[in-house]
Amino acid sequence: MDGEIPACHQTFNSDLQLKPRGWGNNVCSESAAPHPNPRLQLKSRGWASPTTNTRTKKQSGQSGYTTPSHRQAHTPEQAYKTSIVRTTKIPPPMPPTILKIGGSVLTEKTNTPTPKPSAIERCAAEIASYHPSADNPLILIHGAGSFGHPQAKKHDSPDGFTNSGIIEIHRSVTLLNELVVNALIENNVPAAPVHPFGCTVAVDARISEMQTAPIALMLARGIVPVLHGDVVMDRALGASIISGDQIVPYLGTQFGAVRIGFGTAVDGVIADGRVVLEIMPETFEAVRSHIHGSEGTDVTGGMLGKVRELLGIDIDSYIFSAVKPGMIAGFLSGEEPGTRITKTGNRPRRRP
Ligand code: IP8
Repeated sequence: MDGEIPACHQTFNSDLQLKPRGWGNNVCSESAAPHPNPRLQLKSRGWASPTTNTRTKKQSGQSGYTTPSHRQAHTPEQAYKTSIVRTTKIPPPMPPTILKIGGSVLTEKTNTPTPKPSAIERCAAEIASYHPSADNPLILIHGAGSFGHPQAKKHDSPDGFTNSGIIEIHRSVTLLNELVVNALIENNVPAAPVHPFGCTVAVDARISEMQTAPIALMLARGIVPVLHGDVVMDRALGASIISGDQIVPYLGTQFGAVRIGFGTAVDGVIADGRVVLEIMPETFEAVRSHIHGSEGTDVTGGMLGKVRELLGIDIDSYIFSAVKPGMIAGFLSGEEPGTRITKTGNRPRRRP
């Protein structure tokens, strides 16, 4: 067993498999000595022993449940693929609406994490007015604001993030996420946190994999997954910052979103003092030099970054003010506020 890596430490890419080290080492190692307490001996849980599974559909008592595939598979990659194939009988979710609320709407632009409780509460109440459900599915993503950008800047270095930096950034953004989820729950929205750090892998600061099956199942049950910009592990860089602006088009494409809304601190994309009504790939160059970056410590590209992300997908998106009361509720009810980003421009644009 010397030099062999337990299955639960292996990555899906065999070139990049990590040797177990540091804290957590041996926790799931097959070669580790059994825990003195028999109830805590992991061997009995099966996943430590790929050849000993005997549970059947009948024994498990769950309809559609078959032999756990990862215990029959030969490699972690096969295990991953087959675990996706072994789906439950829940139908795929209806195409969702995706709403991102910018960190500058929800937090003060300071160097220490400072929420805006009244803004968080108002946004939650506006989302509640949409009555998200399985028939009306909604994915919410929020920015990091002062809970993420100053921390990311502080820990940025040519050598990448240290482990303590990664953990500090992640823990900080989860605090804001909890405030947002709490506010939604207080407004009777069935919201649940989904932290990208735990379900996403990046390569060179772009999302390469995200475990979206739990999100699909949440949507199919009417639960609102609440994601956020986060630090995530990165195969090339060790770790990198993934903006909510990048998560939006990724999930939009994955789930065939019907509409995307970006609630920001400004009225839309502003060029020469006016809201640009529509941006299409062919008009982007003309407005690009007039688009100004956001103020404060934004490490993820500001307004230009948003427009670039949204131009890459085939879903109509709207960038509008979420600071003005009623705008989020208006977008969710079908209005077309602010700037529309579209690839097709096949519908006449109404001025709000
Ligand atoms: O505010 C940034 O996410 P964003 C995430 O959505 C961090 O751009 C940790 C700075």
